[in-house]
Amino acid sequence: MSATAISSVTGRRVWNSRARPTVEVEVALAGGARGRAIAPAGASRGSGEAVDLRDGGEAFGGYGVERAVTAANGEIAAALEGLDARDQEGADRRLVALDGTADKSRLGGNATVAASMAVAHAAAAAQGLPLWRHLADDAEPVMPLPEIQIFGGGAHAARRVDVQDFMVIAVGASEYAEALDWTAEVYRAARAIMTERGLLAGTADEGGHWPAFDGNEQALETLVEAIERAGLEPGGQVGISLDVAASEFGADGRYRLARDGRTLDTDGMCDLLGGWIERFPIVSVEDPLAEDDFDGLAAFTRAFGARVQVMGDDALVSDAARVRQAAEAGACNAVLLKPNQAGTLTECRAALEAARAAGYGAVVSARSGETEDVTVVHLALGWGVEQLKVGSIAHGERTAKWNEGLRIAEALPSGGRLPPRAAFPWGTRCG
Ligand code: 2PG
Ligand code: MG
Repeated sequence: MSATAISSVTGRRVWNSRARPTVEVEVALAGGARGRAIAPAGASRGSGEAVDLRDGGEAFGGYGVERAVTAANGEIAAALEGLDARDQEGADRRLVALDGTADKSRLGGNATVAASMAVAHAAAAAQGLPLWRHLADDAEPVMPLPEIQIFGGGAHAARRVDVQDFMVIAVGASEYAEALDWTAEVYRAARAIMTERGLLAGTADEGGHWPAFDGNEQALETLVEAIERAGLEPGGQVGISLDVAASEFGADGRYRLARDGRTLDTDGMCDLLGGWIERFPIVSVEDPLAEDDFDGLAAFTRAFGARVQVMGDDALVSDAARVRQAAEAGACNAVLLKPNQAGTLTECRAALEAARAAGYGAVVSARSGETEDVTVVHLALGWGVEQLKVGSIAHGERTAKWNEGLRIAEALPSGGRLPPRAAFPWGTRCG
């Protein structure tokens, strides 16, 4: 048996940042190397995502994962043992075939993604390499540009505002560490402003401030103010990025903005967001329209795609076929990549390749339910993806990832240098 042959696969139940159970898988190789990974979990999920296997019933609100852990220890272990861990595609093919469903619902996407990522970690460990290096081809990667949440809303803050993520992107930073420094100052300034005005209602699921705003525009105004109070230039140095997560409040071409007290059709949503793009230094908009509104996404992209990044999350669910479909329709110009939406690393990577073939941008993303697992940081580096989204710059499950980036940057020939600004044409419009 070669040193990189998988000798055992162990599943166990661990906890995530929402106090819910999740699946960890540990893979051991014949030569003694080990790798482990933990499945994240989304709250605002696209209907086309791989499905987590949950136990249902009373305990933990039905979020138990005993069945998924059993699958990892039983069927998944039997299917992977003996395989060479360096053959990621082979391992993932087995997981897909073993599950046999289109949405991983038999074994659970939580079990398959943890197993898939653990195989990659074990292969890297066997070669004495950090995961990003094991995944990278010969190209020397540069650090990804961080996209960081300041206010949480939508499904992550009991719908206190309709828009789910109010984020910033430090488009003017030249170093990864500098982008984090600037964002931390914006986060602190936002907190101070909200405290002064009695608008701070706690912390949302991803570590951003839980706002008591009257509406979405107050969030945008406060964010611009926070950037200014931090001594930074809105647009030129720090741009605004929104995850509208419109599938959460819209379907069949109707969008109910509870906070703003109105219902809009697709054109109305495009006009509303277009107005915000005019008035505020917005550089990126994710899921501006619902996952069932491909025509709307295409119309929005035609209208604003030259000025802002139009990111598909719920509509594209890290799925290569959907990315190709979107490209044909002219919907979106970038894809969000979440490994657990696909269920295996190989399938998620295929979505990235489809995005590249279509000339789309890409962002590797964590989920709102997270753990100390830092795999996504390594994926961004290893796959050469130039942006990373992991929530806010607070809470250990978020800082674990930003901090892993700081460590990786020390090892890169390019240090912490970010991609040139020209790599983000949408990031230059306000500067
Ligand atoms: C998203 C993510 C992260 P969730 O919608 O992009 O913000 O949220 O993991 O709940 O889908
Ligand atoms: Mg999203």
